[in-house]
Amino acid sequence: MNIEHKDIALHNETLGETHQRNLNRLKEDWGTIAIDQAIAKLVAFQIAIPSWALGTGGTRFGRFAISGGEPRTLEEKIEDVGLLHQLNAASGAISLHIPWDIPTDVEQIKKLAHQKGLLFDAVNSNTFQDQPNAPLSYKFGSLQHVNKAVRQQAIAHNIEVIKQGDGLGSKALTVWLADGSCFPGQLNFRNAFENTLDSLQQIYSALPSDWTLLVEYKGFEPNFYSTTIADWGQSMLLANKLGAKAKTLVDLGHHLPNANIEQIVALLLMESKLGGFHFNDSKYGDDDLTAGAVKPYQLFLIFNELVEGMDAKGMNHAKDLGWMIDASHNVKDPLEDLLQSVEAIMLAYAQALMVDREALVQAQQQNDVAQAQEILQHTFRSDFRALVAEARLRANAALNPLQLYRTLNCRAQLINKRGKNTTATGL
Ligand SMILES: [Mn+2]
Repeated sequence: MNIEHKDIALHNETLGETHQRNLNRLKEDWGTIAIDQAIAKLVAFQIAIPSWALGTGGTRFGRFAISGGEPRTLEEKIEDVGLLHQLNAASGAISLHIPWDIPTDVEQIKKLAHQKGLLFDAVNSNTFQDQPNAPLSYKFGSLQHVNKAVRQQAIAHNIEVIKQGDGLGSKALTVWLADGSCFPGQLNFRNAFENTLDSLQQIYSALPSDWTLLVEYKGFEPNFYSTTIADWGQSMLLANKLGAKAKTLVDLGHHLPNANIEQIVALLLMESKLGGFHFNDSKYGDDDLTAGAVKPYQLFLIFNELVEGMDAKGMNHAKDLGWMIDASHNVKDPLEDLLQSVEAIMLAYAQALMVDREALVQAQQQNDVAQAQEILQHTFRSDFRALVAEARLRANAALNPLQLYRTLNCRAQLINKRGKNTTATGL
């Protein structure tokens, strides 16, 4: 569906007075120049939406459909991301999963995405499930497999994904492997690593020159004894051996409990080996909850390191790393959930932009621990929602995207058009 400009304008007019008051207060407290600089960065910042998050996600126990209107085709997935982007002007890219999202007509898909103002973010391969008609099974791994023929099948799939992505204008391949073992003794760790490296080298050599290979890691699940790319050290080891185009991808939910993700991010940036990000939140493990739903302070601390680390390298915040949501939801309208995730990410980014870096460096140099904490928490506890809303307003989007989504009955309209019993491909 398409939202009419007049609906956005009316919504913004209704909320305009309160918004202006909040924004003016921020300008008084933090200075007009600092606020305007942050707004410009927020306008440029885009977070890719994964195609598999547009329908209801499953758990390993079941999948409960939402009230309906899930996208049935790749075209409808692009329309849904276009709708999000109209509402928040911060979801200007879509990340596809092959083979769930193979386009039948590439030119048509590109045209549609262009109309909606969307780019194609990283493409994702899938060797964690057996595909229909595939001769060999990934039950005991893919790129790590003891059988060379299985590895070859998985390599060929990844090269096919690169081809699909290249046709659409993607610039990165994300590889996440379910490879590992469930029981002690099941595999030789060194052989599994070396097989994985050899397989990734073959995929790497098929990358176009301006592409990035993003190596994602995950501590556990679906294998519960060992994971072959389990943590950032193993991912960076592979990325270093592969070459400059290979980088580590950090998925917030893929760490063991209480890992200091902000420290990981800082060191990966230092080594120029951080390539991209998958946002989600969790209480226990890889829960794939809405970004910022459980641990917004952690999200802020991560962004604080991202901004500091990118600025230290002179990087472009919006363009030099891949930003993507990777979540799956079972109890919310997926589009509402994605609007909430994007909002939480933008807010954490806004907070990080507003940290008084000079004062923080000074506190660190003087070992003034209490002051360092005060600086971070003062910023975190200040309300920058009007800053993020102003960025949307300047980009012709809605001051409150979720509220407008509900006012316009977007889900009901989607159900009307697509029907009640639709299921999106994906998890
Ligand atoms: Mn991920």
